[in-house]
Amino acid sequence: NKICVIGLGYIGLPTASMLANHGYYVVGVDIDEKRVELIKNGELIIDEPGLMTLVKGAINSGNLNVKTEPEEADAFIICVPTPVIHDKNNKDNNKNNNKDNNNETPKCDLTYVLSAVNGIKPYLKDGNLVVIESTIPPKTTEMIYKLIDKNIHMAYCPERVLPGKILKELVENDRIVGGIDEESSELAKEVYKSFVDGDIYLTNSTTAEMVKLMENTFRDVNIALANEFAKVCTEMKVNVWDAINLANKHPRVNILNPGPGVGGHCISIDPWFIVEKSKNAELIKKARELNDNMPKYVCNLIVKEFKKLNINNPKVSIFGVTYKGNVDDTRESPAKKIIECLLSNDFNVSIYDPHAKVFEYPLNKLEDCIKGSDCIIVLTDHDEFKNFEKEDIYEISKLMKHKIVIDTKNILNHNLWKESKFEVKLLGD
Ligand code: SAJ
Repeated sequence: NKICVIGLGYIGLPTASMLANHGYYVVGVDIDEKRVELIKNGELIIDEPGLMTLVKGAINSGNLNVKTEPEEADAFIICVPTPVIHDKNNKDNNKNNNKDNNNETPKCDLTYVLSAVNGIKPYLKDGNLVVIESTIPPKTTEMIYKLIDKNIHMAYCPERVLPGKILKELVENDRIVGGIDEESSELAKEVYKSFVDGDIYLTNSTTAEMVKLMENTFRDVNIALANEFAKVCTEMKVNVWDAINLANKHPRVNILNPGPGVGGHCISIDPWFIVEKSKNAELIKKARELNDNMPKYVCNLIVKEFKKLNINNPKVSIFGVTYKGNVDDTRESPAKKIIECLLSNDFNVSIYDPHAKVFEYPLNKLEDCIKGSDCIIVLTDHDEFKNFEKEDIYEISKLMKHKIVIDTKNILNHNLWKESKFEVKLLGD
């Protein structure tokens, strides 16, 4: 049994390696020649625990071959990105939404999916199975099935793994398989059963597409609620973290954590795919906008704070620019928007992030970042920040001009920072 996996990113590479380690002969395909070469040489391209060991094992076993062109196979799995495009001319979409928003509604960019489909089309034979894992708007699988127009089986099987825990979740999570007919669902289930320990549920393709979008939207809307609570609590002079902690003592309440915004290439994007398709998606749209506005809100708070302190042209040190803790991914990171806003307010900004490798602004060593700084602003919940010890904080404090720290994620050991004479401020206090 031979499987061709298209797209060797966060999802395709681990999935291809898993399948190769579970009895399939797998051809992994990526259009990026450099990426293919790096994978072949066993070099780390994604900072995900355990991934490269898995990949190297699969390649050394001879069951995984990576290249830039697809070839004939029994099954094809498409794992390419679906970003959003901001389409100003999409009148249909704009009609569906409130006029008070600017006149552009983000929508799903299917370019990579469609070009993957076109890429495999010449190799498709009767009875082959095509699976899409990329996040897509409802009814897209049906649309693509019609487009392929061949006697094949097809299913949508969304990925559900959490970056940072991909290998564990790939095996342990339950999966949803939505076939365009029952036989397609059964065939796709057979493939995933080889490495998934969780349950595999069968449904139709449009339901599976909705399920994926609903999962990430659930999280986005709940984070928006936590963020709104943070704003209201600030107004009421209530510490939102204490209030959430106490509210969560209720057996049926589980409020998430406020923060500087929602980043990454999933939760900050996927809810738009529902908004794009339905004028009923009012709460979803509002929540998305609320989360998107958090960086601006946080930046304004910082600017106001410095006006109050009467510090002109402040130098601030940003701790953490990845979209969340302990990953290296800076896509859609709220930190980027906050930095842009601070720069436009004449702040001097330096950045420290022990995980990030590429970012739009220069990354510094810890000492260089804090030298002469007026304030540390924590934007990401990296373990390194949580685990600062008394001595580390004392060393940091010696290099700073003013000892202020703003903890937007509420992760620092505040007592230790106060012991080193830091003034500690929180988001939502
Ligand atoms: N965040 C908060 N407050 C919270 C939780 C998260 O502000 O209480 C922020 C994070 O800092 C980050 C963003 O939200 O900026 C998203 O982080 P996340 O950890 O919630 O999710 P992702 O984007 O890393 O992964 C999600 C997961 N989806 C769900 O948990 C429903 C994952 O299972 C999906 O596979 C993934 O999206 C995906 O690829 O769709």
